[in-house]
Amino acid sequence: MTTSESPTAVGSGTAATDKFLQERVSADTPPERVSAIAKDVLEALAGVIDKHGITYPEYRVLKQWLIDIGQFGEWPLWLDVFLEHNVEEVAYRGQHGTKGSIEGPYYVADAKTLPSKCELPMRDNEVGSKLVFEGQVRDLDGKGLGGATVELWHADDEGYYSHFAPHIPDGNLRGTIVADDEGRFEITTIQPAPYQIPTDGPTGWFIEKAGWHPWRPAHLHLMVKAPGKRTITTQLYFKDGEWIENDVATATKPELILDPKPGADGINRVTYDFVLDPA
Ligand code: MBD
Ligand code: FE
Repeated sequence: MTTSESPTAVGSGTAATDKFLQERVSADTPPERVSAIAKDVLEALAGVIDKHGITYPEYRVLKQWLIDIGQFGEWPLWLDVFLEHNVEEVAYRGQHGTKGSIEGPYYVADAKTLPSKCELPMRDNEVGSKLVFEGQVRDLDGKGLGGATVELWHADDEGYYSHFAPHIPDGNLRGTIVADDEGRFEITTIQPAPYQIPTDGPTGWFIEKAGWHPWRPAHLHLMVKAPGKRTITTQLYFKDGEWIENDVATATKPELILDPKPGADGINRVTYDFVLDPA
């Protein structure tokens, strides 16, 4: 491994922005709703300026920082860390299946297709303790869902994601697992490390200036799909993991915590079943 290209805030930010710009986005929001939302946003900001007596220097620093966030490509990062959990909560309303969590900035579509029992693509010398993650995708009545897919992506043992850190090969620790006829899967991977928001970019500066910490607990990202069912995007965390009680992205839920235990072979194993609502 070379050490010539180490991850930087501007590098991962730019990669996340470029990835996002490849998506086609639209929302069908009618003008009356745009107006009502915009009015409330501006009113909320006016209230903050008034309440805190915001000064001209503070206003100029804000303007500079907003420009910096754009220039570092960190809008996906900042928005997903600080606002996406609120949007996710609204989106989940009325669902009965497995709890959702935020997608975050580092999902990449079309990860390699893998069979129901598989190992995630990883480097020959991939660092980290092995983890076997197994389970079943079911409907609300408990019926296993053949045709389900489990997309899994996560950070490596240093907290970095492939496609967003230059030293990791594309596709590393990412896969689209096709569950068997009963919706079952058994995936071998490695234990990810906690994720630290880059401290050398404007999201990190903002966190530092506020005296907060830049950490997310170790997590697995998942997108689970089945024909006729509502796709669920979620994350799974690890019992007693560092930062689990104070995730900077406010995206943990008690229902989303794994407790892996060593099996007879000494390798950590854990079972987690996904329940999908009708589409
Ligand atoms: C992550 O890995 C993540 O999951 C989120 C939500 C934000 C930043 C980095
Ligand atoms: Fe993540």
